Amino acid sequence: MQEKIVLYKKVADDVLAMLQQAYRVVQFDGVNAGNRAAFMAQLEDAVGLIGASVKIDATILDLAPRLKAISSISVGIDQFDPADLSKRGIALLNTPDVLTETTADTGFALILATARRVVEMADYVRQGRWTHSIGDDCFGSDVQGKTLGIVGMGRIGGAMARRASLGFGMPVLYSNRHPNPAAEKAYGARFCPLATLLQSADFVCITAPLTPETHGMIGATELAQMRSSAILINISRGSIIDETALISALENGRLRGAGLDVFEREPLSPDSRLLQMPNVVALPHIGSATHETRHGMAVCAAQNLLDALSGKATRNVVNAEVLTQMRQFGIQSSQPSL
Ligand code: 8YV
Repeated sequence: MQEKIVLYKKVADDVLAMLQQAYRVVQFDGVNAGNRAAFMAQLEDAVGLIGASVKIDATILDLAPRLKAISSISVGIDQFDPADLSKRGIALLNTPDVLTETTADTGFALILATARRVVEMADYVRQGRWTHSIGDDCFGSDVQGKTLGIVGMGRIGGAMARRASLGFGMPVLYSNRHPNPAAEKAYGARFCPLATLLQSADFVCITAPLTPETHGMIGATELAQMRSSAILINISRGSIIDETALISALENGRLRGAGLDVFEREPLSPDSRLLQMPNVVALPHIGSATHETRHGMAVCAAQNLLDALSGKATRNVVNAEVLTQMRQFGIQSSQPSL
């Protein structure tokens, strides 16, 4: 009898086939109020778990005593408690690299859309309001040559810096846990305290991972430090920004605009005041959402799980100490960086 894997996200047939070569796979198309009990019931004899966008907390883990590895189809690992997983001897794996460029494209789409008012102007045409040559009430502001402040210079931050510096001639400032000499050399990025970045940047882009340290990192104080002409972009996790403080800053004209792919609560309520502001571009968490990249992420996560369960994982392991405990060597730890 083959051992069991629980898959809690819809994946392409070739990805399912990869897993089915060695395991019995029980598949759920997401976990919701309707199927949560059925999902929980499948965990008792599962050795592997693979999926995304579901909080895997202690209540769930308590139901899964045989679990050896969890493979997240995401780079972000904020749905997990790695320390608790390590205590339980469960390896956690994620999918960095494969989504870096696509997510940076989303970041730049938001920069351009907000600065040049792309969504607002497209609506203007669609609504039949383009009846004469446009005036300065339709003007936006330049992106090229402006200063980009990147909060979190990991992989995605680096990909944003490359686009900004080499493509748009933008000076780049960044704040991060540590300096990133490679980004400084390649893109002239300048390491500075968060306050300096906020005071100087025309665009502030959040690419740091959500951790207890970054939760609420951009609050009323930080928003007040930004220029009133600046635009805030978030392609990481909503909870890094205090959304109530952001709404108030935007409503009071203390910020020029915001481009947001992520929110404190997702899906964003249609009643959110953010959606009443023309200077806000809100996207439904599409950072990595292209056919190519989502498929690449699923393949990567499936391979990660197979490798971990067969004791061969050498990359994308978040809590490498677990595999060390399992007497595996040569593990490349995947730190919480986007
Ligand atoms: C996905 C993401 O939207 O990888 C991440 O951390 O936020 C996104 O790529 C999400 O994980 C659902 O698959």
